[in-house]
Amino acid sequence: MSMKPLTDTPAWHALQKHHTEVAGLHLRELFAAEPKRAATFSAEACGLFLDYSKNRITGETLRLLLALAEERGLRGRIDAMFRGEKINSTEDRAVLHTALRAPRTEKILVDGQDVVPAVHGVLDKMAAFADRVRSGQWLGHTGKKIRNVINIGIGGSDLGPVMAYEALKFYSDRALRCEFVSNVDSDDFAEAVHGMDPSETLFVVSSKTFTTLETMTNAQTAREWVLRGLGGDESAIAKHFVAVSTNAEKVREFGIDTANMFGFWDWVGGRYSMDSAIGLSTMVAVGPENFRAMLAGFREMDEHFRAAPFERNLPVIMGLLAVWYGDFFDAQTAAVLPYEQYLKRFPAYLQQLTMESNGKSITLDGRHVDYNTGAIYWGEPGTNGQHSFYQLIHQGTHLIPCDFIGFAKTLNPIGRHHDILIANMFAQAEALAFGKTAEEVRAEGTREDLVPHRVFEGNRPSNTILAEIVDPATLGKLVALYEHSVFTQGAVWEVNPFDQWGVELGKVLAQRIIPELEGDTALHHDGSTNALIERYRRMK
Ligand code: G6Q
Repeated sequence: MSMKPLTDTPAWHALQKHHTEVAGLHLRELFAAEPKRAATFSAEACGLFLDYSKNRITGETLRLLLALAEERGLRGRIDAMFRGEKINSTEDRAVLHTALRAPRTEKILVDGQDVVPAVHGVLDKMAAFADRVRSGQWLGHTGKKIRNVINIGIGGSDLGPVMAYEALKFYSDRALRCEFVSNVDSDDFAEAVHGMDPSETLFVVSSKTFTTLETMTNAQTAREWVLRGLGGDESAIAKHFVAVSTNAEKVREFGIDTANMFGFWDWVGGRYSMDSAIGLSTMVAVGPENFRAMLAGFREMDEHFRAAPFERNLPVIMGLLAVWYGDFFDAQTAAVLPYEQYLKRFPAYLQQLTMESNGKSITLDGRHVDYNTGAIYWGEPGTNGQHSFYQLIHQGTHLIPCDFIGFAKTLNPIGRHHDILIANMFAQAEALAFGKTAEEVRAEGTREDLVPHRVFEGNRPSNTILAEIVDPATLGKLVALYEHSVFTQGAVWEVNPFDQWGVELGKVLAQRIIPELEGDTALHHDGSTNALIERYRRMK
């Protein structure tokens, strides 16, 4: 498929011209000119309310961005994804994380085969397994109940499960201790199993390929740890290891009974897999019912994305705003600021989702882009960030669009905490948008030489996403919201958000150096790398 280069399109040119007209406008002016702005620039779907009025846009901006989406064929691309077309063209794969949350009644064909029955087959198998572990029916090698569940996986096989576990901890079975080992650094494994009894520990080895160096190294170490703790009897492995993978052969080779393997498919990308069998540890922690509620939340947002007109479509609006800042204001980063402690790993999860997906510079038809693609995403839960990096957002030289995420209710109502928390969120968004003028600073009696230091220019844009409470369905909706926002951006930029050649490269790079650190063979790297390896050999 060949499209006109993005920067040559009428919609792009119109946006460029429009940008020169509105870039200088201050949110103070925009709100003064349009008192009903908050109502105009907000949308609600699936129980999520999005206020995007504190963005540097006018009605015309939105109209032009929507025209851009139309011109880039977003509608057709959405349909192609949901239909199971092989839109991951560089890997010749369908992209069907949406099939993972489709109801049993739906039919989705990949290469002529309906994938929905298989999806539900795995979900049912996961549920039966999770119930056995949770009820204490699944026993370890020595007949003890499982008290510890350790997910071993990395990247997409870790970040989703750990984020979801933290987000839904309130709903988890507190009798189970859940840990996540991802890094090949032995500290990670050692600390996760610290004080644990192998006879009560179950490892979930999560790896799509079952070849990833970090995961295989950790799984091997776990295997030795279990065998050491249980008297070396190999038959213990079947009781203490299950696998989540697409690679049955490798799972068998490792010694895990494929009866205890939970499968998924090549059309589920790693960073889009937390609702596949990769979510097994999540399901064990929170139970099948909560897991299914999460899937239903994902599904609701999928339906909204697929069916809602773009001007009311939350992921489309958020995706287009990201394009607006990244490409027209040259914003390099975007902050995600959940005012909810349970979402503490959400920014880390989003970093992979956004940056691995749209961190690309080659278009689908092989051209180098001449515009910015995916921004750098980062963030911390509020209010902690306020006492550290918010300074730069308020008064630094970089424009950093922010997503504030808050909830009307808390799962732990204690005293005034929640009102104080949410007051902070509203206050930050307000201060970022409207700032504080020199006159206002002076009126507070500030010494003249300090006035410039205490002025807040404002005009810092933000979205505010408000939902009712953290629950499994809401988590699903939130994740799907960002998945589809990422998709929208990728469609405009005409990149493939579903490959990750940079990650693949990382998987092979270290292989050459590992034996060099373990032996004393001649080195043929650059001078710096050679010297570092030599020094390491001397120091280790
Ligand atoms: C995700 C990436 C990457 C992947 C990990 C783990 O989209 O492809 O983060 O998830 O490299 O891969 P395995 O699941 O194959 O071990």
